[in-house]
Amino acid sequence: MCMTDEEKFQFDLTGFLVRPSILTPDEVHEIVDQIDRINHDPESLPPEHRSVPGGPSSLLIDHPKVIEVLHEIIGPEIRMEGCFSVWRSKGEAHGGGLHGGGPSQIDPIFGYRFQNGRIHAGMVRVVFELTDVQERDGATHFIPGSHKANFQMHPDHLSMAEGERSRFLTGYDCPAGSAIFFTENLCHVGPEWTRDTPRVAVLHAYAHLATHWHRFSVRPEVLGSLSREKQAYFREPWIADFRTQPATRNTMDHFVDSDDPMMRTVAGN
Ligand SMILES: O=C(O)CCC(=O)C(=O)O
Ligand SMILES: [Fe+2]
Repeated sequence: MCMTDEEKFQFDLTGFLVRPSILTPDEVHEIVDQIDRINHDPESLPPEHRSVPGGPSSLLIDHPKVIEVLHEIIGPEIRMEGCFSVWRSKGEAHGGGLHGGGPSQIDPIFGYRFQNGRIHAGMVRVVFELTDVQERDGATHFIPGSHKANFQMHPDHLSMAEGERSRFLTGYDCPAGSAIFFTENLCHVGPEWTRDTPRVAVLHAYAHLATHWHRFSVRPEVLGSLSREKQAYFREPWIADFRTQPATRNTMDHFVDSDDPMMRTVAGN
């Protein structure tokens, strides 16, 4: 466990955390090239590299600097819920505006709690920024602390119109290859991108092993190309099988050593 006390303090206080430069320039370059081809020349890639988390981007699934944080803020047994890549040109946005935050927590499955001396976050997103980002560029922005807000988000703090933005709205500066963690219950937005060069990023969602929120969408050819250790992040969402004695725990090690199935692949496959 290498998340520092200061990082835990930051994540608990604000609902997000930036870990700068966890990827090497070569790793960044390879993944940017893959996302460029996915968007502009998919035929130049083998089928199992044509979407994330396949190919070069598969190193993000279980990057140690990410997993050590997730173990601290979700728990020791986690799954990867889903992922997508972004090639966002000037003027494009994630859409939907500021969302999340407040007591209703979108759904209790996203709940943020602190109990028994540790953080229990529900779904956690990890944004891998693959270009240098300045706050003004328009990468993901947050209303810090809103993951623990006791009132619903006030409409005065939900506008993204120029001059009407909440004074609490906060982004980040970071070098290419950084990871940004945030609890899905934090009020956040993927605003309009303002820079001439595109935002290239990969967004993952992780959750506790017992839950599954997103309908599974990893392509079968992508899943099939991953090592069993990486496939383990997509194992079925269950904790224990009580038909055996002792009960079988659905740990990473159990999955890797067994022939247990992965999560069913995309509907229809
Ligand atoms: O595009 C972004 O920066 C944020 C995306 C987002 O809101 C999400 O994936 O939940
Ligand atoms: Fe979101």
